Amino acid sequence: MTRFASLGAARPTLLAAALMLAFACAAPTASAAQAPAAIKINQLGFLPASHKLAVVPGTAATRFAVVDGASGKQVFEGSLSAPANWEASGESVRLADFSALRTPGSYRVRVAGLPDSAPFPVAPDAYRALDAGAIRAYTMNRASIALSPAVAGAYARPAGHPDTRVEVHASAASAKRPAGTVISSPKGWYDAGDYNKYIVNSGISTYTLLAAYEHFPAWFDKLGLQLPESGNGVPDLLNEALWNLDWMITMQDPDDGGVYHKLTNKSFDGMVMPDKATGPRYVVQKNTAATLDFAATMAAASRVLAPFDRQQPGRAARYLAAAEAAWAWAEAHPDVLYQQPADILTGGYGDKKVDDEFAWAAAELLATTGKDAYRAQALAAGDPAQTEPGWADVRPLGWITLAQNGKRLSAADQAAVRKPLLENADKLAARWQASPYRVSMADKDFVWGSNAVILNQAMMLVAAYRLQPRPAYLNAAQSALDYVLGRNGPGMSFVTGFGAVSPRHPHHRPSEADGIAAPVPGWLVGGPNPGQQDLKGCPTAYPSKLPALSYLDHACSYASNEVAINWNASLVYVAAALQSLVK
Ligand SMILES: [Ca+2]
Ligand SMILES: [Ca+2]
Repeated sequence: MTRFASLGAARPTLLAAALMLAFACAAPTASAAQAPAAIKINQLGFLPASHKLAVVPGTAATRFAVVDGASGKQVFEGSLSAPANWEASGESVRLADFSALRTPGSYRVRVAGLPDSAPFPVAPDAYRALDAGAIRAYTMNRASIALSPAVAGAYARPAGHPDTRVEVHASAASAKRPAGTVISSPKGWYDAGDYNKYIVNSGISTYTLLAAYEHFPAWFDKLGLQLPESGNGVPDLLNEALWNLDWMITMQDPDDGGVYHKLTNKSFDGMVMPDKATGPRYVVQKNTAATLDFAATMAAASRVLAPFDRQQPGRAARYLAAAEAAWAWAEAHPDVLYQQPADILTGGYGDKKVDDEFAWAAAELLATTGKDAYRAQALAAGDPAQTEPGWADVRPLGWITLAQNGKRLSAADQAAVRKPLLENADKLAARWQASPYRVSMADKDFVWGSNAVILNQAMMLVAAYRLQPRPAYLNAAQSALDYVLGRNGPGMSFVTGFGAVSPRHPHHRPSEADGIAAPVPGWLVGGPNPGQQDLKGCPTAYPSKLPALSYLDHACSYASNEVAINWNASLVYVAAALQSLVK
């Protein structure tokens, strides 16, 4: 949820933690995942032309080798960089750069006196399975559908949450829909480790997947995902997005265009499978942020789905009409902030500033319609200190879309979009270059969802690279993926089911309740977070208070080990970007 979740906004609540304790989460996991790995490396490997780095901690050695994974034969040799201290992890580290090794194969990095690194491939499709898995994680989190073995393999399960009988909560009551009115609002993705559906977080998540397709269609046109809809003539990434769009559009009040904040239980479900969670469901308060996030996402969806109007007749037009109706509601209600009702205890996703939501929605509407009415708000300047988007800070998403759709802009306006994007990327690249671990994160970025902070920074670097192909932008984006896949404090892949060492106990109800030892694969966990907001609910301690090591692979740890649809979206995007751009 990026940094602002840590400011008290978010879901999951302490109630979730209390439920966890009630379930008496058996043995604390002091897994190998918690022990610092000797040599830290992207465990999914590299594309042949990738920038390739490993981090080597605590060594006096000055040379390293790369050896063939099978034969042990040395294939590359180089000098380690001078040692430098990374305060975030309290380590002295050296860097091994073997970018010149481009021959496909399986390898390990070797340094005298240390265990070899985890094995890793160099392969032209190194991130194909990862990208597919990260999208299929959404499939596995679909509400209102049974997942068959053909789609979900061992993780097949009955349908949960039909959401065909949802009550209008008192906070959402209107003249035509008084409290208690029953509406139908099925489909959508469960937001995270819980089973509720939130428009604000659905907005950035769905947009990021749509943007991934808009920017890299050739990659996704060939990425089949074994979805229920596969083979229907629509690319599978868009099929997956449509599952959530089908839900989102039901969250608009047809009488006035305003959009409900969330579809939710009154309190979090227990750690049960979806079909065992049967509490009544409600739609809650219409507000400005949710309505604008909806407008932005529907405008983007209209644009991206327009080429598929033969397969999905009328959809693009319907989404645009929904977006414009939402925009009109927001203009008439510019300052309705979400207030969590007293009887609703699920995630808040409250946002106190909506100027960025206006800017993002205006940018998407401008890119889709070309109407001058949206121009001024679309181009409104933001805070230059903001380096990446998050669910509560969406203005950078508008810059990304305007850069992609420059044909809608005058030359002067195109320059006005390029400038902040390139300045931001220069800042991130400079931080990356100066970092002992070669990561674009500042110390302050180790917050709730830190893994998505760095991947959203990578999205911004990619946006800049597509305007101005400076190698440092793409190399810093590669480093962001390297970071979440193993070149990090704990030395593990933060994506379930991918890499030599990865999370085993994410805070994710199906993963805990399904009776299968391995977690549902393809999920990026939140990652190191020294805020440790879940401390009181956890039966085992975090291994460290250091920012980059403050990670706990336990289902109790919603503050470092939950999964979320917005976090995974940045992973889907960055993996596809590297596959498409690294040549
Ligand atoms: Ca905001
Ligand atoms: Ca499991």
